[in-house]
Amino acid sequence: AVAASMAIGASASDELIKVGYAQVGHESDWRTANTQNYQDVFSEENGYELSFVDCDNDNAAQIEAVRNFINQELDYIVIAPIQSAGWDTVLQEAQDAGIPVIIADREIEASEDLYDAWVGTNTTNEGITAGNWLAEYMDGKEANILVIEGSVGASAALGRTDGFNQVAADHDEWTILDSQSGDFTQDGGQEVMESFIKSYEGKFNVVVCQNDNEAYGAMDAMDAAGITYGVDGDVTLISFDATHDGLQYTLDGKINCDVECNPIQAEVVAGVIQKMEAGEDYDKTTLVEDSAFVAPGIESEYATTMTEDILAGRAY
Ligand code: GYE
Repeated sequence: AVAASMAIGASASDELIKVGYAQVGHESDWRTANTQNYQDVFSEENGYELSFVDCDNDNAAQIEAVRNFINQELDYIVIAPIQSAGWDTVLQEAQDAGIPVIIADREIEASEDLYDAWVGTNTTNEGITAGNWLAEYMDGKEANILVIEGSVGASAALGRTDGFNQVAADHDEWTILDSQSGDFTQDGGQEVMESFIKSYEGKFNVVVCQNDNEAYGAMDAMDAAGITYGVDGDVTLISFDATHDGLQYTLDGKINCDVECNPIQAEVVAGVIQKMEAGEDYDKTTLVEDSAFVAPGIESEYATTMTEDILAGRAY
C-alpha cells in the first residue's frame, strides 16, 4: 500500500514520518489497549514508521529510549512518562536537536517550554469523580477507606490520590486508614490487599484501587479471606480505567464504581503531528474526556449505570 501511493523517485523511508514512542510498559490492560492503539494509528499504511519501546516501568530505561530516538534523528518523539519528575535534561537535548516532543497520557513537572504538546486525561478530576460518587453513595455514613495507589511518582497516581483526598477533606465521617502503591498491576493489588487484610480486617468498608488490574488483585485477596464486596457485599469497591473487564465486573455488581480513563489517544497525537507537519497552529494541550460507570441498581449524578450495551461497546 505504501509503495503504490509513493511518488516516483521517492523512497519509502523518505515518505514515512518517523515517530518514536517511549511507552511506560505493559503493567495493565489499559496500557495494552494504549499500545495497540498507537500501533494501529502509526502504521505504514497511515504514513508513519513507528519506533516503539516498552520501557518496562523503568524510569532510567525510558530516558535512555528517548536519548536513542534523538540519536536516530527521528521526526517526532512521543513520551508516556513513567515518572512525572526528572525530564528537564533529556527534553532540553531533544529541543537542541530540533525534534518536537509530545508528552502523552501522563503529565510531567518540567516547564512547558521544554515540550511541544501534551495529550492526556485529567487524573485529578478522575479522583474527584471517585470521591464525589462515594460521598453521594455513602450519604453521610462512616467510611473507613483503604487506597491501593498506582505506581509511585506517576502523575496518574498522584492525580487520583490528590483528587480523591480533596473530596475526603470535606468529610469528617471518612477515615483513610492506609494508602499503599500496588504499582498499577494485578499482582501488586493482590499483595497490598493481603497486607491490608492482615492489618485492618473488620475495620474497613471501602477499597479504592487506582486501576482495574489492581482491583482484580484486590478482589482475589478479599475472596481468599472471605470478605464480600460490591453492591451486595460489605466492602464498597471503587476502581479506575473502565476497561472491558473492569466494566464486566461493574455490570456484575462486584465493582461499585469504575471511573473511566480513556487509553485511545493515538489519533489525537497523530492529529497534532499532522498539524505540525503542515505548519498549522495546534493545541498545546488536548484533554481526552472521561466519564464514570456504576453497577446496576445504583443511580448517580456523577456516573452512568452499567448496561449490557455499554459493555458490548467497550472494545478494550
Ligand atoms: O490508569 C493504568 C496504567 O497512565 C492513566 O497507567 C494511565 C494509567 C492507567 O497503568 O492502568
